[in-house]
Amino acid sequence: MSSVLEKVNEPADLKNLAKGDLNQLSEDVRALIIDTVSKTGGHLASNLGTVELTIALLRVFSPPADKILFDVSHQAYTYKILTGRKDRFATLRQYGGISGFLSRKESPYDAFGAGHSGTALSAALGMAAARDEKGGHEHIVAVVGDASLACGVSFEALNNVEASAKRLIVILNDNEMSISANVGAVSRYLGELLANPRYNRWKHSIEGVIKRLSGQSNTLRRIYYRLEESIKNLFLKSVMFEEFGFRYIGPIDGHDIPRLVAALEIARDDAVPVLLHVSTQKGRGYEYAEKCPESWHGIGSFDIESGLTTAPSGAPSYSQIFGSTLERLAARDPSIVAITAAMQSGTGLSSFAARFPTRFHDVGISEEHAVVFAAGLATQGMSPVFAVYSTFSQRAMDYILHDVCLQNLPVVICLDRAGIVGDDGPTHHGIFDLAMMRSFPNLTMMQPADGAELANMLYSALLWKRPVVIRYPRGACPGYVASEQLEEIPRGRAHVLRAGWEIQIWALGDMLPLAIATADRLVIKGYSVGVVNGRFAAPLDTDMILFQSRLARAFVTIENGVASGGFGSGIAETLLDEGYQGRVIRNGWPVEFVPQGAPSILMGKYGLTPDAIADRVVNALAG
Ligand SMILES: Cc1ncc(C[n+]2csc(CCOP(=O)(O)OP(=O)(O)O)c2C)c(N)n1
Repeated sequence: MSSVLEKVNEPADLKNLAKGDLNQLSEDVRALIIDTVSKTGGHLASNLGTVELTIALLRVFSPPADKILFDVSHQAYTYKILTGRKDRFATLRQYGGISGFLSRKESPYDAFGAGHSGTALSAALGMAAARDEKGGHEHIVAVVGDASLACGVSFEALNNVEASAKRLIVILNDNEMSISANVGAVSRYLGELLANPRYNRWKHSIEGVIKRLSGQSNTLRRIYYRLEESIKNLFLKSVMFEEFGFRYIGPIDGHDIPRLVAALEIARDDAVPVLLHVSTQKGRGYEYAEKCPESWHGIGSFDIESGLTTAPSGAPSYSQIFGSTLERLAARDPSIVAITAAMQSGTGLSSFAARFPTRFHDVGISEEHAVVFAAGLATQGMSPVFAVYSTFSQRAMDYILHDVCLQNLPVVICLDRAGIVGDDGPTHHGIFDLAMMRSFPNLTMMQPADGAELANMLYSALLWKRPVVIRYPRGACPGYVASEQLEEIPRGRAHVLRAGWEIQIWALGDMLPLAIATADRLVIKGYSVGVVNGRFAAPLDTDMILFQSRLARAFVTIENGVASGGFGSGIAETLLDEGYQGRVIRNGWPVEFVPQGAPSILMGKYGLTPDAIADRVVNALAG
């Protein structure tokens, strides 16, 4: 670690640095981020873009008294490093280590936790309203990306600024990217603000004059920003943010620390809400990430020199199998339309997007809109398929219930990353969808045990013309071979993998290998054990459950979701309603926020291993 970062542990240390040291500090921080992420994986491109901005923020503001919020908080590594977590940074995203996102539990500097987009403005407004009510004087600063600004919830907050806050500072961190290229009218509008050549030429020359005249005089700078505000309206028609009650400053270069500090000081001293528009570059300072920020947004471990991944790769992922199957089906059926909420490549839809551009819709980070948009398409005879990570679908629950299920519309929702996801931790684990949606009327919910079954389920869901959710985990499908002929899965029918009578193990999807290994342990102990691929969480195969219940002494359920309210609870309810006298042993994640960590570590810690489950079953039968 080079000398300047060595001198900084807390924001107060940064304030004591000579101005000339700040650029070196940004180099040091950048090197630490690249080095660490090359080993741990993480969000690289977004974090490399905010190094200078964060240094400037910590030069001007004083957290934890001042509150600095980062939307999503996948760009807050510099903030973590400079707020007392430098020495633990090597544990980033590891079990027991520091989180890849901000977390109120982790540090008093983390004013608000996040992981999902669009929440910073609302939370900051709430904090500002509380401050004003209590007569406080602290500054509230929200850093929001250009794509997150277009979230529905961000707009709900914007709509409320005038009514809710006297003072608030919003930093619009505009890198013109979401994970992929940003989309939509807000993005186009911001592009116009960044690119207006006449305005920028004017701004550039006036700034030059001010710099020469003023040295570092705040008074002249203040006059300049006031003048800029009036003149920019001549060039830019109107600035949207001013209609929402902000004083708009910018756009300014988000990698120029002195300019950032100067603008932040103006914003800090203003008595009204201020929006500072900052132009940054995703991946800044690491050649490979600068060239292809999309693939360097979130990455596994890599070799710094070559930029090549060192994470193991091989079998196709569930996402890839979903994408290629949908493409195959869409080639035969022109009614099929694919929708993503800003997760094109993550959900495996890039090839579909290139092949069927008019039938592919990236609606931006707006899961709620995506669902209702799909519902609208379905009313007109289209067959919409919305691919979304399980955790982000949580936003859209009411729309799935009210707009899709209630009207019984043929919308297929594919929940990628369902189950535990690993290093991204509790904001990203997709373990609640089963419990949330299992009781939605009209909804079929299923999970494939492997890639071939995923392809068949997608095919079936599109045949059925009704609301369907298919969930599948993060990760690979070893041994997958695309089959020539897709087959319809009988709706609501489970599949017996192993016959047995005394203990019946029902598992969903990726938990089947665990079910089989558990069965092996129990067979060695002398039990007769059946294993069932449950396939459906709704409707459950009640006929088979009740048939087996005549002889079984115990039902064991295993799911990659919370153990309360989901698949196992459904089986338990079915048995209870029929007066079943045996034992039901549900296995899944507890109703807790499961921490980050490799899935294998987490499964061990939470008793999701063959030995632990077999022991529970044996004890239950003995008791
Ligand atoms: C509700 C929700 N949907 C999707 C995501 C996945 N996601 C993480 S970062 C990101 C892009 C954010 O873009 P922007 O706000 O412009 O920040 P940048 O990454 O460009 O710094 C997306 C789509 C998320 N975190 N939350």
